[in-house]
Amino acid sequence: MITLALSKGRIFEETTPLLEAAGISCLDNPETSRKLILPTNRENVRIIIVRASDVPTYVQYGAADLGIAGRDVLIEHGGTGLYQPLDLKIAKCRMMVAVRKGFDYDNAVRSGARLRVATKYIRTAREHFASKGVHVDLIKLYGSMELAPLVGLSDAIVDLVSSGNTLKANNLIAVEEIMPISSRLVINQAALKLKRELIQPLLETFSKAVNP
Ligand code: PRT
Ligand code: MG
Repeated sequence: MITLALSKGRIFEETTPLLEAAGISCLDNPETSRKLILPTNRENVRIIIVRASDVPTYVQYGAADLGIAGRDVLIEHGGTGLYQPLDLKIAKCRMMVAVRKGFDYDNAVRSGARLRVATKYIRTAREHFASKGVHVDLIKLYGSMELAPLVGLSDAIVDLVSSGNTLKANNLIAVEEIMPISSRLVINQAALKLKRELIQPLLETFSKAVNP
């Protein structure tokens, strides 16, 4: 039996065609079902539904053999115990620095002012500003980062942007790209050895589907 950890929403939706390429279809819809363990048409493959940021943890400890997680999530997790063989090029977006319209970010950086930055992505933000030599006070949030500059909690945010509509709706502008983000296949290192005959064909099919 192999267990694949996915989050519902965009990752589940964008993974479905890859699973179908491997002849795997999920027998329940995670958006409507309350089940957390979903059977598939293959009796030796099951899917578990977890929070996006918990996927690496399930795979690290071997509670799932494989999982799919964003680069953002993998950086914050640290990647311990995970083999990351394949960029699936799904759930793409960009990690950006954004500020309130009218806030002179370049000037703040140039003048050496200490910046207050609110984010869910503490490690990514710390490394980014350290590499620029910018002093920041990081404020950890768990969501709705876009609100922070509007109510004076922070000068800037570090967040994911895809269409840009959320920034626009909140009078914010992106001022710097930190990195492009997509989701990767992660595999438990022990499972890869012990269940190679089940995992290897899946890895090859995914690989061909992504890079035809
Ligand atoms: O929602 P939840 O708190 O459970 O967890 P999550 O937000 O981590 O999960 P989910 O399913 O929303 O995202 C899973 C993965 O999708 C992330 O880890 C990213 O790698 C990837 N991804 C791709 C995104 C986006 N695009 C994205 N746009 N994750 C989040 N967003 C959010 C962003 O944080 C911002 O609030 O969407 C908003 C901006 O979208 P636009 O289109 O308005 O720019
Ligand atoms: Mg979300």
